[in-house]
Amino acid sequence: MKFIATSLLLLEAASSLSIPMSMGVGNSFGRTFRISTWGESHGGGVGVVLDGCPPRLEITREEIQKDLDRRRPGQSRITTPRNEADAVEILSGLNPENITIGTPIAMLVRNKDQRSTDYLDNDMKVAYRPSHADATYDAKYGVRAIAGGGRSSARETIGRVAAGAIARKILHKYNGIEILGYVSKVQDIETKNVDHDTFTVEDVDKNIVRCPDEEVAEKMLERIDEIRTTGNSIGGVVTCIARNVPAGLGGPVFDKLEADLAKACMSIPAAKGFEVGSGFEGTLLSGKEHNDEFYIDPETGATRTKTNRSGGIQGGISNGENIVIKVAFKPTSTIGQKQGTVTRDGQEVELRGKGRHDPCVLPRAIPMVEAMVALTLVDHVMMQVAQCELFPNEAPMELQPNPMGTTAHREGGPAVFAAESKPDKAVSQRVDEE
Ligand SMILES: *[C@@H]1O[C@H](CO)[C@@H](O)[C@H](O)[C@H]1NC(C)=O
Ligand SMILES: CC(=O)N[C@H]1CO[C@H](CO)[C@@H](O)[C@@H]1O
Repeated sequence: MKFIATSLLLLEAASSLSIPMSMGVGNSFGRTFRISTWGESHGGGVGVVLDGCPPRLEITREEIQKDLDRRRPGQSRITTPRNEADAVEILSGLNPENITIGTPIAMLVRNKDQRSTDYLDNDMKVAYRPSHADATYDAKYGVRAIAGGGRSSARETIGRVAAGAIARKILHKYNGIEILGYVSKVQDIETKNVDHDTFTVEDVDKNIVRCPDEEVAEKMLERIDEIRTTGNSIGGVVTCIARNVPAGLGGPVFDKLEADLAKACMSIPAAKGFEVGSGFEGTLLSGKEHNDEFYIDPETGATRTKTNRSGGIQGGISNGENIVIKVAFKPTSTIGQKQGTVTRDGQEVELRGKGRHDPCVLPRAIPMVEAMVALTLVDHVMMQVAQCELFPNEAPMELQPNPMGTTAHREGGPAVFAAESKPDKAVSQRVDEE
């Protein structure tokens, strides 16, 4: 009773002071580089407001459109045939020379090819589509945009992909960071033959499945076609790599880099699992097998790891190796086959999905995963610069830790390192951990 009374008092105080009490809205992501997306599948359009973008950066509409084109429907026979050009309009935040001016960047994509007649009217007879967001949105809000799944539609991701294109550009300019995703698994068909140090976006986009291993891609495509023609759907795994990420990104406890990446990726529609580095498979190894041994790179003098089971993150902080994550996507919920469900007024019925949908979301999930990884990394880069690089470390070189990672190098070059190195020296250090 006491708790309730206090809460009510707080609410009252908040409303009289007009303190925003809407803490659970969930449409924004990021701290320093912050996006808010908006829009429903069958409304006027969808988009994003991006706040915190650094000023004096050149952005062209075409750069953003390139990523949106990889996401858009109607790309191939294995994606939904809904025909949307998804042409982005940039409404604010750029000057006439297309330079960011530090103010919020608003981007809009208008919906063109919605066919709301494929959906029933918003009445009590409306059946909840199994495993969709229909029933839970209704339980939460008591009202919902039925057509096309409303806000739970993959169209919502347009805003993230548009902002992600800007994040990608900043990361590239900052440290040559590249973010590349590919389809690594469709059902049980998997590739382990992709060289994470060298594969390119051209390799990924060579086929409509977006798997750079051509042989495996063929098999995946066959499986998707098989499923598609029966009106069913399948899922799989997207692997995403971030190259040239400097060491030091990430927070120590709640904002560990992998924790933020997990949240980012699990917020993508149809995502059901997240792994970093060795992931769940790592549990099969012993500590000796799993540890990534450190060594000194003879070319750069930097501290590197021989293997990368950590997936580029140790202690929640990037170690300068490739960041390697995996995201599991469930089979698309919309299928063309009959399944049991209930209506809004609590009647049991059978429902066969009509309307257009993807038989396998994986190929279109690639730009979504890349965008969420880019947004997470740029947020952490900006926080790192703000906290740790505001005052550069001016300690003498010999008192600074040896630089780490693929893009780091030791001042004075490898010659200094060679003179100092003492191979074959085993050290014994006391450990006393909890
Ligand atoms: C700015 O971008 C628009 C759209 O991409 C383009 O048409 C225009 O020429 C650009 N302006 C300048 C000054 O480059
Ligand atoms: C940068 C990077 O990814 N480092 C290593 C990760 O591990 C693989 C081998 O497992 C190495 O080839 C990479 O160089």
